[in-house]
Amino acid sequence: MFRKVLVANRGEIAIRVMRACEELNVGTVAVYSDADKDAGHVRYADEAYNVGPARAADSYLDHDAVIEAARKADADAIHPGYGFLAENAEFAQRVEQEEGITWVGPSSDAMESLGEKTKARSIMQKADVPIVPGTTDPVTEPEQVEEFGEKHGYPIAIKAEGGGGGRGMKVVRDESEIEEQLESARREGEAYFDNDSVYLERYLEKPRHIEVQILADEHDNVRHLGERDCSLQRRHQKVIEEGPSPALSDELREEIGEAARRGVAEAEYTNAGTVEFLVEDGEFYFLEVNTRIQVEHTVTEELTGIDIVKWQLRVAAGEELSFEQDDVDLEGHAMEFRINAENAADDFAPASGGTLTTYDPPGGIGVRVDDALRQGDELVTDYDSMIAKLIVHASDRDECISRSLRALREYDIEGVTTIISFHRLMLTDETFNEGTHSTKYLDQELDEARIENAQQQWGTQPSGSADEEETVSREFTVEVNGKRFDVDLEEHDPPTIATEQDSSGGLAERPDAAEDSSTTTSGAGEVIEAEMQGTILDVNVDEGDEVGAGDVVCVLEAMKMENDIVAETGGTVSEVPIEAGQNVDTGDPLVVLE
Ligand code: MV4
Repeated sequence: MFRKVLVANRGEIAIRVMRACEELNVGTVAVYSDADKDAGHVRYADEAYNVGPARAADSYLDHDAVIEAARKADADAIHPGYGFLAENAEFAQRVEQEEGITWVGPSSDAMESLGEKTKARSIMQKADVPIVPGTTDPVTEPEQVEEFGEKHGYPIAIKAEGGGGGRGMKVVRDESEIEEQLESARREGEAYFDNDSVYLERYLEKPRHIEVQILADEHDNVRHLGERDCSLQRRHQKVIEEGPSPALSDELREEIGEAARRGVAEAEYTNAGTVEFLVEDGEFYFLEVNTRIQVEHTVTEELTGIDIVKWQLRVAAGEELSFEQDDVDLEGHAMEFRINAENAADDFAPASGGTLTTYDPPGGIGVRVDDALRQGDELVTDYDSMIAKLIVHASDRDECISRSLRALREYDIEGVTTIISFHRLMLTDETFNEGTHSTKYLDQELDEARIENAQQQWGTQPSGSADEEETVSREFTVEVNGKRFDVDLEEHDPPTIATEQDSSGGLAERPDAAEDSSTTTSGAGEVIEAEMQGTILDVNVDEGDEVGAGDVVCVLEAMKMENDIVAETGGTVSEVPIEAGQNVDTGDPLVVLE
């Protein structure tokens, strides 16, 4: 077993991995960006190393910086968590080539082959895993799509080979749409995944999203740990995950689990992974493989009692799985609720900041909370909006729902708005209670007015008011050779510290963070800036266009959501320094108005 593991991640998953290390008596190393200098995962680790500024590309995603931190710490393994570098085959290969440091995850080769969707489909076909009727080779010409339509019918899904998650799929409902959608899919594939290859599938109108957890060691042992139903999604963002699926019969459950094992064995995959399927009308079809630990792995852990992350570490250290497939036993029902700092009544807009003036998680029988927060923490909004995961386990689905409602009622958070009220609405929703929701339910069927009402009834608003005594605690952290020393300084009613040069050259009072606008006026007009790091999905204006206040000038994809960026005031577009597919960071100019 390893001596010391560097966790190349942040937030709840970083602590979750460190907890597995603690139980294995393995040392823990955290990495952190400037934005995370006071973060929970840094507090939890035995030692911590700064890897760069807030911008993820210059810190958590910086291969050299992460490797250098592992060297400084003398770590003998790197666990990537999920997101960031978790599915970066190039980084995995870099770690594989580093003397004395082991990558905790699948081989870079397996990651590479399963990351290309057509290759993954071919592997699954060889393993006799049902795939959605479609092509396993890329298509380039409209005639190929027409021919497919004549043979298989419509609708057709045109998918980017490098795609995944919510990106890179166009739906063609009849022949007249082929040319435009094929071109659009290829263009987006090139822009997002640097790969314009696309392939075809029959489009399933209302599938369920079922995924099977896999553990495979380096001695040809492959086990599945049952399935998770992730059908409750909003704009491709999972909201509630559960297991076992209310939509699977025992027979289908057995079939889908064994299919996942065959597919993973054929791919010579090792460590933890998830095989995703679409299920419709009693049939299941391979969708893709996630070559990492997933956010919702906790559902499976609660159902099986198996610590998946500890097995990731053991398998990476060369150990054999100590249990047979027949030893895997799913008990009861479990659900996971992502506690996101978002306002569900405002199109799930992520919080732009705030202090957790109250943070009091639930407890009691069957309740697990994975988080990295404590009361008084400042919210870090540079990366994603998830601040915790609530996982609930009970004897059956009905008890799981009532226990989840109890836990959500207990979850006391003030200072930031969360989607707890939305989860409580879902748990009282008839369709969700029946377990008959498809992947389209939230996007196409849920009445949004119900979300507003739930928020009114159960929601929390950011607290804190101007007339409260201002007490500012400043924490200075000094890091010496990975050891950290905190200096706390408490100031009461501190003088407003001016931090920006104003036009007269003096120090102007900086507006309160909560009042910061996303635009700064440059005297003559308005510079609309990115409020968060993300990728430009669409640009809706050109130089010379007239825009009014509230017009959407572009769409920014961030935190797996599509965010409309609007002009706060009207004007004429004088500059558009962005294009579709471009990555932008917090503060980057998007559109300039005269
Ligand atoms: C599909 C599909 C229906 N038919 N493929 C969405 C993202 C990507 N992972 C694949 N996705 C889908 N592929 C065929 N042939 C429907 C979806 C889909 C979806 C899949 C799983 C979970 C949520 C979803 C939301 C919208 C569409």
